[in-house]
Amino acid sequence: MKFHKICILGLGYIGLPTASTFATHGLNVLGVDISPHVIETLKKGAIHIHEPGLQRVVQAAITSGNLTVSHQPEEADAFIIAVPTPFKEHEQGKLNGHTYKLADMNAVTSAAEAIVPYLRKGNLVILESTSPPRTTIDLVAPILERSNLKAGSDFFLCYSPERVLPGQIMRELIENARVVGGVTPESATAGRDLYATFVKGQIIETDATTAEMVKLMENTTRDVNIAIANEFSRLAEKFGVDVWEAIQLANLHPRINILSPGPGVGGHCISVDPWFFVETAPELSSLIYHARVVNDTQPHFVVGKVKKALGELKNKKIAALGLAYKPDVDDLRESPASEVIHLLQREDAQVKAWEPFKPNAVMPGIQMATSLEDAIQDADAILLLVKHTEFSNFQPEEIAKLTNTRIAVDTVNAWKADEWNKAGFQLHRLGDNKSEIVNPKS
Ligand code: SAJ
Repeated sequence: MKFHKICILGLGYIGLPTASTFATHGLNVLGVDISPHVIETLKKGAIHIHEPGLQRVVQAAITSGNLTVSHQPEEADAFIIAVPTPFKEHEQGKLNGHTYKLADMNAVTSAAEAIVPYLRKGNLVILESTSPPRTTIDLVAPILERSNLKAGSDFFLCYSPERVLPGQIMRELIENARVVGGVTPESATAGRDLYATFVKGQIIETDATTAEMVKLMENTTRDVNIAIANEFSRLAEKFGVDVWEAIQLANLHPRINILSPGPGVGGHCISVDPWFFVETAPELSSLIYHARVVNDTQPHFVVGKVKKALGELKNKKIAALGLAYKPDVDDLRESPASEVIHLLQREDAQVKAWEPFKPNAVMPGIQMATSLEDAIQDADAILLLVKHTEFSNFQPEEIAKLTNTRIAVDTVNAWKADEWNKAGFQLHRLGDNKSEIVNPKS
């Protein structure tokens, strides 16, 4: 199938890279977003999100005339839906005394509805938003069929998950393997033809529900693996072991690859997607549910660790380093660091947060420092929450000159106990009850 004009609904972390990449590969692309701010920003040639390399591609796409933006769709050969699928804020599911989160599919529903008036025979529609299994068939197809066209025979319909890693999106979009699931084999082939415009990785055709499940299985597997690492960090502390050392040793086994514990799991994918299984089959998702609970309660474990380090939390000044959801990105969404800060504040600690990737961020209820010095100078403890490279590179002797405190808590294994002890600090490491007992000379 040949494509000249495509329409992409949702210009966020996935939609905008996808739209601009199609445009720089010669297609005529209309990017659609309901946010006036997003449309105005793009019209000025700027971008509203931070992703390495994105600005350059968007600028090239807009300058060439191949990418235009609007708040509503137009007729096109293909439509891609790349809108968010967050949680419902005020509703939860319940089974056997357990509560679980529910997907808010409003944005997908609205995007599909917005396509209906423009859908023509022979068009292709692709859903990319991460969604509960069967969404393409049970939710999207019936909406699109309000056009009086039948999915699979009058128009092609696919689910194709994005699998790109924030921070590496522009490269992974092109190089990663792409799974394209069609409601019919012909739909999958049409989807393949479209992605072949720029995808260099393998493109694999399957059915729509398999493609949906593949995406959820990937992120759920990662979540469960991080949960076991987090649980090991708790067990190691109980047994007087350094979990980081133990993981390194266990990973010498050729078939073992334990991930890294930390303050919890954040972002808009791994902490969200496993719930889509729990929501659609709670009676079959016990392991997935409990892994989510372990990761969601890890911030509480970190707070217990800080409390032990300080004796008590009331009125203690804590410098929290890092607010992003993972290292070396500026994305603060669903960040375990901010959860830790809120929990500390609930215990009456006074927290000042420093995020070098977003120094001017405004986070509800969180006091932001204006610089590293501002965060740590009169702190009672330094709490490291994100393994940003610049934090890992700290020289403890230099840090000692900027603060009076000699208590540091490292939740991400960035700092070496002997180096920090030498500079006079008591270093408390998550998952390590072995080295933290070493007290520095006072
Ligand atoms: N984390 C740990 N320990 C680890 C690894 C990660 O605590 O060993 C934490 C991170 O700090 C972060 C969270 O997990 O808070 C998630 O980070 P991540 O780097 O594992 O994943 P994301 O959310 O940035 O991107 C994931 C990717 N999926 C997989 O690796 C299976 C990406 O390929 C997906 O496209 C993306 O989700 C998505 O959009 O679904």
